[in-house]
Parts: sequence; C-alpha cells; structure tokens
Amino acid sequence: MAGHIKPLLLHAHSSGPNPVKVAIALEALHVPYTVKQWDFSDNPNTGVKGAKFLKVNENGRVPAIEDPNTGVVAWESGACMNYIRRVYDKGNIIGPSGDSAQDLVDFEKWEYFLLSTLGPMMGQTNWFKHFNAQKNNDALERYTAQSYRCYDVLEGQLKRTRGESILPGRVTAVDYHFEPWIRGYSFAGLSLYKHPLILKWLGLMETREEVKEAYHKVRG
Ligand SMILES: N[C@@H](CCC(=O)N[C@@H](CS)C(=O)NCC(=O)O)C(=O)O
Repeated sequence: MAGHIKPLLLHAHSSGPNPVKVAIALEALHVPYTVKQWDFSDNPNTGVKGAKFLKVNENGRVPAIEDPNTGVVAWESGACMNYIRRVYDKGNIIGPSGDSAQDLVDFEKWEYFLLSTLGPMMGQTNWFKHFNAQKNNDALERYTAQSYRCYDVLEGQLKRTRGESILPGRVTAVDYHFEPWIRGYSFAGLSLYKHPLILKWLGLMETREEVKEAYHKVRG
C-alpha cells in the first residue's frame, strides 16, 4: 500500500513532544512522510509564528500535516492522528481494539485526557520550570501537583494491563499520544518513582520499532 502513497509532509520541531506522536502513528501504518523542522520564533521563514508557517497553521504550533494524496491540511495533534487513522488505517491496526460503544468511548476519553489534561499540565510544568522569565514557585508547584495527579490516574489504568498498554488488548494510537509526553518526565522535573507501571510501559514503548524510527526521523 505504501508504494502508492505520496509522502505526507509532517511539520515538526526538534524537541517538542506533539509532532512525535504523529510520526509514530505514520510509522506504525507504514505511511511515507518527510519531516520539516521549524523553530518557535516569529522568523518569517523558519518560525512557527512566522508568515510562512502561519499559512499552514494559523495557530502557530506544530504538528501540522499536509497530505498530497488528498489535499488535506491538518493541525492539532489530535486532529492529525484521527485523520491518519480514518484515511490510512483501514485495517484498524492502531485504533480501538474492540467495537462496542464502551470501547470507542474508552479510546476517546484517554485521547482527550492526554490532549486536554496531562499534556497541558506537563506543558505548564515545563514552562514554569525552564522558561518563565520570573521564578514562580506557586505556579510550578500547582502544575507539578496536577501532573502527578494525572500520573496517578494513568498508573491506575495501567493496572488493567500490568503496564503493557493503556487500553486492554494491544498498543493503540492512545499509547502513541502519551509516549512523547511521558518520555519527557525528567525534563519536567518529575519522577516515576511512585509510578512503576508507567515506568514499565515507557520501557516497553521505547523498544517498539515504530517509536524508535519516529524519534530517529523527527529528532535525528
Ligand atoms: N494542542 C496542540 C499543542 C501544540 C503545541 O503546543 N506544540 C508545540 C510543540 S510540541 C509548539 O508548537 N510550540 C510552539 C510555541 O510554544 O511557540 C497539539 O496537540 O497539537
């Protein structure tokens, strides 16, 4: 199938977590793609807040994808992931492993939990730990505590599979959503000492071919 597909263009950044999850999904489905790296500046030619990139994503964030096979442009990692699944995962390799109404809701609720809660809490933890111009311990403590709260929720879910995958059955796109965020735990100043199943799950994810190849292509 991959032989008939023109490579998608994945707009990315060399260290941000969100583009990697899209690359992992493309790797898992053997969909060809090329990576274009951007920086976080407003440089008109190289930055995500510059005129060139804003024509692709007016929100000035990566990832974004352009698909020459369909003409579709997508941004927001959740929209990119779901587009890729709808168009390129006809055999349901990375989607929900069951098809009951509960299976579909379970898949979406874990996607949305990462997109709306765990990712943003860790993102703010990173911001107040590394980038905010003034030290703000209250904010750092608040987002650190919220990140750990999310880790507790994830640890509880992983008990259902003894840390093999977030949803019972097999690894899915849900695991791909979480992987780059959880992998960045120590950069955020967090520890996995109290979350042994998350640590086990992360170790398993790191051994997977689609994960290794995605990091190789996006981060070099
Ligand atoms: N909700 C967005 C978040 C995208 C996002 O914040 N991406 C980061 C890189 S991982 C970015 O482009 N940051 C640029 C900036 O903060 O200026 C998604 O899931 O795609």
